Amino acid sequence: MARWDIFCSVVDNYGDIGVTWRLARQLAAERGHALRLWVDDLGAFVRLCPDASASVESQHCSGVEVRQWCEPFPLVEPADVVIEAFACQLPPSYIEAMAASGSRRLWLNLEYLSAEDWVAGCHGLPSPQPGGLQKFFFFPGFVEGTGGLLREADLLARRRAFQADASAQQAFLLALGVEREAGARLISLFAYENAGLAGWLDALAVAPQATQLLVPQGKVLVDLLAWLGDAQLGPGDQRQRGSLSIHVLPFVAQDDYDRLLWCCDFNAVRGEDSFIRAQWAGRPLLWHIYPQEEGAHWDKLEAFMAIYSAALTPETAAAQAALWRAWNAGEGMEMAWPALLETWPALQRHAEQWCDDQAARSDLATALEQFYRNWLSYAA
Ligand code: TRH
Repeated sequence: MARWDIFCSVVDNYGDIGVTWRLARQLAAERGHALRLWVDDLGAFVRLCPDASASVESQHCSGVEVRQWCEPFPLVEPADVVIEAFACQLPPSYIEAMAASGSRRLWLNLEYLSAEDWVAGCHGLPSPQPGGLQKFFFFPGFVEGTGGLLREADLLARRRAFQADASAQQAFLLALGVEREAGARLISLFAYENAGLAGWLDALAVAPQATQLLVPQGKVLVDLLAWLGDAQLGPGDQRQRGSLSIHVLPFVAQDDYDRLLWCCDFNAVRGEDSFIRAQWAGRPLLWHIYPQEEGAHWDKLEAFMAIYSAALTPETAAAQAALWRAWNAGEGMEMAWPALLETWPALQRHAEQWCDDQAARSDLATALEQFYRNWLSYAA
C-alpha cells in the first residue's frame, strides 16, 4: 500500500474533479492505497458526490480522504505518489516538503486526454524540477504507449448486467421522473451552449420514430429554452414537440450519470470524463469537445474521429464525422442527424466493438500503478 496525493484545481465545469474523483476512488477501492484528494472547489465536488459536504476541511468519501485545498496550505507529510491533475500548480510549501523529505517521491502531471499522434511520444517523459525533484508527464490515451483510460475493473460487467435488466432501468428512470415509451429512442444530452441544438431538435420533432430526450441541468438548457420559447425549465419539467418529448433532469451523482448513459440508445456528451463514460456505455455517441482558443480543439476532434472510425465503412464514418462536425460547428444538425440514422445498426455494433477493444488495454489506474512500480525498481 502506498500513500497517494491527488491535487485538483477546478478550472471550470466538472471534468477536472470528475476525472480525479473517479481515479482516487478506484485507486483506493481496487488497489488499497491511502488516497488524499485535494480540491480547491468543494462546491463542484458536491455536485458529483451529493453526500459530501462543501464546507469541511477534511472528510472521508468512498474510501478517499477529501481535503479542501486552501491557502495557506497546511503542513502535511507529502505522499509517496503525488499527482497534479491537468498541470495545476502544487502548493510551493508542499514542493519544498517533497524536496526536504529525504526520501524520493514520484511526482506526476496527469494530462488531458487527446487522441493526437504526439501523445504517445510524450507519455512518461521526465521534467527536472528545482531542488533535485523530477516530474513525469502522464498522458491518458486510446493507443499503445499511452496511459490508457479510466475504467474500474468491474465497470463493464456492471454495465452489461444493468443493460440486461429492463426493470432495473425502468426503476432508475422512474426515480428521475421518466417513463420510457415503447418504441421511442432514448437520448441523453450533456453539452455546452450549442447553436446547433435547434437544428437537431427540429429534426427530432418531425422524425417518424419518437424520441425521448433527457437533459440534465446544465449549460445547454439556454439553447433548449430558446428553441422551446420558454422562459424557464427545471428538473421534472417535460415538453412535447411533434414526435420529440423533452425531459429535464436534475444533475445526478456521478454513478447515476453512468446509469443514465447505460439506459440510453444514444448519448451526447462533452469534455473528457462523460466522453469516456459514453464509450464504456457501448452505445453510439456524439461528442461536444471542450472549445479551445484558436480552434485547437478541432485537431483533437479529428484525431479521435480518425481512430474511432477506422473500422467503419466509409459511408458510416462519413455520416458520423458529418454529425460530429456539425455539432461542434453549431450548425447543420438538421441534415446530419437523418443521414446518421441511415447507418444506425452499424454504429450500434461498432460502439460495442470499440468498447471491447479499448477494454482489452490496461486502464489508467493500473498504468499509473505500474509506472510507480517501475519507477521504484529503477530507483532502488
Ligand atoms: O464538465 P465538463 O465540460 O468538463 C470539462 C472537460 O473535462 C474539459 O476537458 C476541461 O478542460 C474542462 O472541463 C475544464 O465535461 P466532463 O469532462 O464530461 O465532466 C463532467 C462530469 O460531470 C463527469 O464526471 C460526469 C459528471 N456528471 C454528473 O456527475 N452528473 C450529471 O448529471 C452530469 C450531466 C455529469
